[in-house]
Amino acid sequence: MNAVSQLHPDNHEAALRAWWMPFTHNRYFKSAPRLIESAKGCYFTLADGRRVFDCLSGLWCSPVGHSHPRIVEAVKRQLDTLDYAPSFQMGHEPAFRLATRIAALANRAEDRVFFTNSGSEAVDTALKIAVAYHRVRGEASRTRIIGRERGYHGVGMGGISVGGMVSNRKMFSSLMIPGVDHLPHTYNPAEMAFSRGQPAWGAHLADELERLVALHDASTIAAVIVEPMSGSGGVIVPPKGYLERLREICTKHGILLIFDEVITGFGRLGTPFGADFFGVRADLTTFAKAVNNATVPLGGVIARDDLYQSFMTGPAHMIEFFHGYTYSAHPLAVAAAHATMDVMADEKLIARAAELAPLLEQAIHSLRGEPHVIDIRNIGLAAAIELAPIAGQPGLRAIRVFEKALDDGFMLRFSGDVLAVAPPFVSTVAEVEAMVEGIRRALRAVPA
Ligand code: PXG
Repeated sequence: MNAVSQLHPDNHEAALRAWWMPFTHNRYFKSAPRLIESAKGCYFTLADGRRVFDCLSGLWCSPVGHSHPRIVEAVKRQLDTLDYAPSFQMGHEPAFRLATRIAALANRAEDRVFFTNSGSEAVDTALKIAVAYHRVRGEASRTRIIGRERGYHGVGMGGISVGGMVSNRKMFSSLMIPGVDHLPHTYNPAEMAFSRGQPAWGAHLADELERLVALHDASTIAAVIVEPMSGSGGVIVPPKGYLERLREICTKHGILLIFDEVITGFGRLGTPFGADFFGVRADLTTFAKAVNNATVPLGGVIARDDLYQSFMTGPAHMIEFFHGYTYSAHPLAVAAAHATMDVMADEKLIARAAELAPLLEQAIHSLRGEPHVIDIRNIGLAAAIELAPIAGQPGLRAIRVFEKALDDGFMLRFSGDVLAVAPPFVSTVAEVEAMVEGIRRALRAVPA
């Protein structure tokens, strides 16, 4: 009996009908459902009993492995003590302590942390802080936000407006926030295909920001938002010198720089944040995902202290920033984050990611020359393989490779014709190598 018939023995279709699944080909999925039953460490167990290696750490979010006993224990304990606490006009101590810890990990001990429940909410929060900051300082004309083509900043109205993925935008143009412009993306296969780490070409693309400033005038621009490394875009790695240049131009014109570190925060590049890896500081930093190993939804924004301070005017009994969520700093999410940060520190997992990174680079680039492969990119413990699309059927090649790999015990991530991997930090060398060999077999098994 397969998993669906277990769910609803008489009628598969009815069993799967109601859930309108996110970012999923619903009809294709429901015709051949792939159900997950449980997870432990680096492996998922599917409903038919097969164990598969988690090549993307969930959706980039579970780097310390699933159901880590210390995280499970911490959440259970929290549930017995305080299941929920309102965060409007009340607070619980672990949330304050977590904010302090996150700021310290980001090497920004003076700065402030605002909690949300997802990356999308973190992005919208950062955009609101940026625009409101200029207003409270008397520069209310600074409302424009500059995003980037191919960027992904979640699915809130703000996030899709500054994001640069056409499929996520085209249906919703009337819902987008006004006054947004975009930098060009930095991906140019003719110049950078098969680069290892940061491409040497492309720093000059940051100068496009000067062009946008000349067009709109700095006095209308609140912030620039970019992912230090575009994860969902298919591991698009910033060219050497590019982020430094963006930083310089923002500083020169009084524009805030927002790093969306929902993927790069908490160790993915082998450093606490992407900002540490690239040596470039942001004014606002979003995070989510790995902050608590995705055990309970949690996200947030780190804001430069003087941004926070600029809101602290007026009578002390007044709310300074009209924004927040029922579940901001949910006790279970906070408990999971403390335990995750404990595990990362005690098991030195960020250093472990840094150690595995060159091995992943070496292994993944050995796929050059395999069928369908037109580019391979990597940075930190993340990599992507770009496949030649099947003529007239974009996306289908990657689905085929994904299915072959899954049958062989490896759960990859695909988006369009790009395969992405970001293995858990707790993977062994042998597991990373086996993953790459699994991809090789899948590539060879898919017809030309
Ligand atoms: N910003 C960035 C940079 C992200 O990568 C979000 C915001 C939104 O986060 P939430 O928590 O609202 O989903 C993300 C999310 C993929 C993949 O396969 C990436 C994301 C989500 C799901 C899949 O690359 N990134």
